[in-house]
Amino acid sequence: MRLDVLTIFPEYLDPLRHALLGKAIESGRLQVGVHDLRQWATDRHKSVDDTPYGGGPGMVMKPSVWGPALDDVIAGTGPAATARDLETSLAHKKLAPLDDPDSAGGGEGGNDGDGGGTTAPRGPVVVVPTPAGKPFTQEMAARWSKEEHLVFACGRYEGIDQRVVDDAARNYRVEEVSIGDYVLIGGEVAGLVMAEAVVRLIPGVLGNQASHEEDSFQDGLLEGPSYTKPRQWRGLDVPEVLFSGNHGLVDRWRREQALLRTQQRRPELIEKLRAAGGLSAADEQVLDAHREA
Ligand code: JBK
Repeated sequence: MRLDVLTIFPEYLDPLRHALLGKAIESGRLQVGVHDLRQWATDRHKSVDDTPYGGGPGMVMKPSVWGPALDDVIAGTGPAATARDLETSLAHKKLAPLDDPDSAGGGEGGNDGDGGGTTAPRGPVVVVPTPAGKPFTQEMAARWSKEEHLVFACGRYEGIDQRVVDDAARNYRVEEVSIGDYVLIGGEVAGLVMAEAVVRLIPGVLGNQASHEEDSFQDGLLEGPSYTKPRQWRGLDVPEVLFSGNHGLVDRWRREQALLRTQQRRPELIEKLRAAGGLSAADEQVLDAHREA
């Protein structure tokens, strides 16, 4: 996968080099380009924003900057062609250049609109992190982890001129996505969050496939509590059942803990699972027994 980020704060994306993502880069499974949006600014002050039409507070990011920037990053041309790919903070490895025939997404980039099932290139997915987007989910992360090219367009201030998104959507698959209902300064950290969620799902990156399967949300429930040594710590005991050696008993207990925690913290997930037929009679019994009268 190739991942490009457009931002006025490229240093914000430094964490992409670390840990899991760094390993993905070193193993050749991931290429990352971080691009300073100001490279596409045309005036001597390198301005990237302007006052909003219709008035109001704050500034809006300019389409005349974002348009060419997205075009270049998607095509691997202009300032985006010379951008050094992010290397990891660990040992260095020669990365394929942008124009490498094996690295998809350079150049063509059209949305061929095929229904899937073919290997025809569909061009990049352009992700725009915004509080006005649809909620980011694990399902989205899984879908994007199968893409050849993701481009994160990280805006600041009061957002990006809507025509940038509308124009990009004429040629690419564009997704305006939010990581949650809280206020950030810009899309950079949200982009990081999404990138991490996606990259860890690339085959061979996490290593341990079992730890995918048991993730929160994989079965529609929150994870229950986990424990390790010592058996007693600061006067707190590890639940007895975990020493029973009875796998069936342990599995049932874990299911119960997950159900009760989800009921308490995320009741809407229980309802969703029930509607999807994901709750057994035994599950319902557990929930019933602990339901407040
Ligand atoms: C928020 O993706 N988001 O959730 C996001 C992006 C940019 C600014 C924001 O305030 N919440």
